[in-house]
Amino acid sequence: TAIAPGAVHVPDWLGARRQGELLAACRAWARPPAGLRTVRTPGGGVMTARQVCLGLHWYPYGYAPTAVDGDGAPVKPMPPWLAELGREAVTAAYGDPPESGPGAAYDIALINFYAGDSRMGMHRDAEERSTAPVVSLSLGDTCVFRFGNTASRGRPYRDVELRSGDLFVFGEESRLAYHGVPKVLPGTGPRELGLTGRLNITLRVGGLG
Ligand code: MD5
Ligand code: FE
Repeated sequence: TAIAPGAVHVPDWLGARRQGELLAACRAWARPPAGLRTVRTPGGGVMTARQVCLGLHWYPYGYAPTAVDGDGAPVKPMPPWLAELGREAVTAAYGDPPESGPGAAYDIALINFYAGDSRMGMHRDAEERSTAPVVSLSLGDTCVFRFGNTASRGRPYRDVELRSGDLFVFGEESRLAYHGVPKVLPGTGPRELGLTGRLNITLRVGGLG
């Protein structure tokens, strides 16, 4: 379903088996070194969603090869299977037009863990140098995802529910749109997944050399 030009929502793209595999991988990545951390913003704020990174470490507002605002350890590598999943996701969302070349590889993953009361304020993802689409995968509890515009944090925006297994791809005119997560709906995830809260995995092309 196209939400805006370049913004495509594919509900239930990951089957139950791939959701379980991805969750198990996230649990391993969350362990130290360079594991799950609390992100503090320069203004003295604290992000309520906790985060772990692969490939490059995101910190407000840049990328580094080590967990600069965590334990300082080298960030875990981006596994080739996850880069391949990113490519597969873009094809699923946009189709495979014959003129589309191979494009750069997905080399960064940011994994955000939302507890029941976590939120994410309206922001843009502008630290990547590549214009490649961002791939978003959701696991666990349903959230309200707010998809805005490129001019400001305010209206117009659209609220869309993202559920466990959903794919959302943000490219083209939507790549730099403001967006956020105003709420998570506790207890709405699939029981058999065994996750309390919500995980969001974003796959990105850094273009950062
Ligand atoms: C989330 N994560 O649900 C969202 C999903 C983040 C973040 O926002 O920065 O980790 S990714 C949403 C996204 C990414 C890039 C562009 C746009 C949305 N967009 O243009 O709306 O935890
Ligand atoms: Fe974002």
